[in-house]
Amino acid sequence: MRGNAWAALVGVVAAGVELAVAELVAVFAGPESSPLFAVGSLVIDLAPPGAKDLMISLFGTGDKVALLVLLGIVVAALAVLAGILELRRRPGGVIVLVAVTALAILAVTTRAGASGLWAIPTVLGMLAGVVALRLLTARLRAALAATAARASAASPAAKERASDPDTGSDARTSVSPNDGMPRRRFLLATLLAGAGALVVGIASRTMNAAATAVSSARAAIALPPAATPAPPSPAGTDLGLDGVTPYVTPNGSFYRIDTALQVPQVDVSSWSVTITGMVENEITLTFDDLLALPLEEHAVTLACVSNEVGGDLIGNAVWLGYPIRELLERAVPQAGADMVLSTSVDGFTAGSPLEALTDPDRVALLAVGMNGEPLPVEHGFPVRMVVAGLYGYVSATKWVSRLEVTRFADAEGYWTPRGWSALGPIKTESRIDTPRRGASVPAGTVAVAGVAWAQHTGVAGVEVQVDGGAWAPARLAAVDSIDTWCQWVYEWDATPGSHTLAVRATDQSGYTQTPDKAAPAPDGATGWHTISVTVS
Ligand SMILES: Nc1nc2c(c(=O)[nH]1)N[C@H]1C(S)=C(S)[C@@H](COP(=O)(O)O)O[C@H]1N2
Ligand SMILES: [Mo]
Repeated sequence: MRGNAWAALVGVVAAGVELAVAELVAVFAGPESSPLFAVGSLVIDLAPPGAKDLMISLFGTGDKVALLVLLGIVVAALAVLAGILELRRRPGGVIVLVAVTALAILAVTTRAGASGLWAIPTVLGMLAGVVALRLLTARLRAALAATAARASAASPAAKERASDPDTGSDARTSVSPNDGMPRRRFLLATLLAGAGALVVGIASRTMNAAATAVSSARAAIALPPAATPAPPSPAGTDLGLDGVTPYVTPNGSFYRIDTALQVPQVDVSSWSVTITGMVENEITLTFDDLLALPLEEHAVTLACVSNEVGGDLIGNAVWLGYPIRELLERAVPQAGADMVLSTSVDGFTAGSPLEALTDPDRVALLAVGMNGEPLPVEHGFPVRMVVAGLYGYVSATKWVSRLEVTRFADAEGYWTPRGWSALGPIKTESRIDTPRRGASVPAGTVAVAGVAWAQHTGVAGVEVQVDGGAWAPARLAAVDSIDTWCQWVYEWDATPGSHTLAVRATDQSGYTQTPDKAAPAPDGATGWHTISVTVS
């Protein structure tokens, strides 16, 4: 066996394993944390102006590909070096690998918006690369030793040279079929590691590339202004109290619930939505078609049916979109239809009552914007549904691509056969945000505060109960609309000791929350949010 050539191959395979593992972890940690992407971007940033022009004049729009190819050649050369060094002067190869990876980590963690966590894919990749390099080099050594032993048995004179993996092998270029187990074990391990790295690496890189393509496509979108802007929130929707969830939930802290293991990466230029099924006219709209329509803006509080009493699977945003009602009016639903089954590009489905989507008094949007931005990718980019008053699982389909007008008797949404109700109107609820459960507060006036919601019905009042006593009215913050939650506060005269605080809301239909406890399944939790606090 030729020692150096095999060692070079080991180096390249180990580098491949490192990159593949890093790419795979980056699929979960975020595409920007891929070392390949970060190093490429860093090289672009650091390149002198002339170099970029040269690349573009040489390779045109293929300049990025050319850059990656160049980078690949450099990485391969370093990998060859690492493989040979590891065989000849252990742990020289490991040192080269770690040193090169350290540069990559520097590149990843200095990218715009990077956090220390972005180093994780590269570090895990490095560990895998080091293990691969050490294991494969050990197997190569065993294989070379076996070859040398066989050769020396055949010709004692060759023994001296064969003990040197490099020069010794030059005398015999081919390996005899009798080289046996060590050689086979080495070849098998190298083949498996190499093939595994190729498959995993290419698949992960493809996913990461798609993800970065979508985030840059999203960044390039300028949403049109709303033809009908949201009425300005009245002053004082936000009490500005410490510890109370803000009235408008920032996109970055908006709860996220979906079945998507991988956030769907939808190409806006080929995306469309079709209104089909029991309709007179099937309609298909592209993203540009949608943006050309007169869009409306509405504040709507979205809630998840899985939210426990006191839970935080709820958020309020200002959505920009087009009323689904208008599209259904153009499509003309047929008699007998009572459900719209919306389908996501990832296969998720939600069944919404047709009546809710055609109701002129209910907000039901094909939304493209969230708090003044295109939808975040994890919140359904480019288009999702938002329907006031219905839990997300029966209405808020993200990455939506199809609305089928049908009947509850003929179709069901994703969660219905899994033990959740076919209908999911949001239940009137309230939550104490401050003080926190189990907190210690000083005696005196304590602001007990939180949020209450009764989407599409409206909150009428909130009351607080201390230690099971009489219910006392809380003060409501300014109420934006019946579709949004509202903040409330109760000034409590707290006396030393342990106390229990409970909250209940009454909605504009006259319903007051009862103490009856229900689990989230099948159609939403109920009960009073109750907490214990200590006053000192
Ligand atoms: N494609 C898709 N859309 C979906 C879901 C899903 O699993 N897949 N989950 C729904 C549920 S259960 C909820 S509560 C809302 C949550 O929306 P958010 O993640 O933007 O808060 O999305 C809905 N839309
Ligand atoms: Mo949900």
